[in-house]
Amino acid sequence: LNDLELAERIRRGERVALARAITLVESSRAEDRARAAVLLDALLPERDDTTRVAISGPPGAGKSTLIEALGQEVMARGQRIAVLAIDPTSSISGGSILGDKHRMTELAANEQAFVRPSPAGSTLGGIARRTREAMILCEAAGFDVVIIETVGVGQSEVTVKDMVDCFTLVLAPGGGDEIQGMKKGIVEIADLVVVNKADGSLEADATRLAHEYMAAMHIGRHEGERERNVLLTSATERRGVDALWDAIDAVEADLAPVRAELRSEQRVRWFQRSLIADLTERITAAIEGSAGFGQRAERVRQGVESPAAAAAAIADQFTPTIEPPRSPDLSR
Ligand SMILES: Nc1nc2c(ncn2[C@@H]2O[C@H](COP(=O)(O)OP(=O)(O)O)[C@@H](O)[C@H]2O)c(=O)[nH]1
Ligand SMILES: [Mg+2]
Repeated sequence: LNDLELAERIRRGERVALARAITLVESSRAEDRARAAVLLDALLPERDDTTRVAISGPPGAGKSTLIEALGQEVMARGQRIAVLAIDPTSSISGGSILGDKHRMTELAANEQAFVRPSPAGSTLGGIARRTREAMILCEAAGFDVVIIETVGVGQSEVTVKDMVDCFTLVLAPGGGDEIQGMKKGIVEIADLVVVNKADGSLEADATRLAHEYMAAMHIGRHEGERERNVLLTSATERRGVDALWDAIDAVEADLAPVRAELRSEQRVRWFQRSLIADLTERITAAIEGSAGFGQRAERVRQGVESPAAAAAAIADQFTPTIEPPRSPDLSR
């Protein structure tokens, strides 16, 4: 099966082809990367009529359970939904991604939905790049809504934010110091904050937490910035889920007039990020293979050479090779 046939089958919405293509973009083998590039090119232009949502938050907040419930809401409104679950902790905890898929059994079993766990990679940039490509493939296969589930781990959130329209932070009571303990940066980039588990004995705590966030976000609001929503949900009792989807829809509606432009800008940033990631990979390999690297590292370890001096000495060997090409040939 060649890559152009694969592209055609994805366009027809064949799930097997979609799954196979995602495996291809997830691969780090050079040969597969080249094929993935051909495939993604064949599927251009990217759609800009889709809804892209990130659902982020600490482990155990109820993200997967909430997505399962949201999925029913989305499908009831006649749209097809794809879920990509990234879990950077999966390589440590093992199997937690499978756990996610088991938590989304209704979605996973539905023809109108597609659930795909994304394996953790060795680099955050790598995870995000593969996820973005998987999202593009899902859209090409006819999924109108793509939800990306991601564990809140700081820096990666900023990268994920840059591939979606609506970044939703999910929290639950009992997370410790709450406001102080949460990563302030993530709240700042969130379009919506959801306090989940507003049920049973946790309901009062959830309500209090939601009010704290509302107040904090109101105080932290910059002039001219729109008021951001804080919502209460119970994913297990499926309460507040329709209101959450309405809120996501409202963020999308606000964005509609500028969405194509936003996505163009996002694509250019991804281009730059990919370029830096590719070069970083090559430079890392070159540094490790460079003359004197091992000896310098040993001298630094023993404390007889300063890290800065050793780094400068190695970097000097490289400077000429990372200058821009002198006369780029743009005609090719
Ligand atoms: N009480 C209550 N428990 C929930 C709710 N949502 C999820 N949970 C439970 O919290 C645990 C973690 O849920 P999960 O969806 O895997 O969280 P994730 O790690 O954020 O994806 C599971 O035992 C869920 O059953 C909720 O709305 N209320
Ligand atoms: Mg989960």
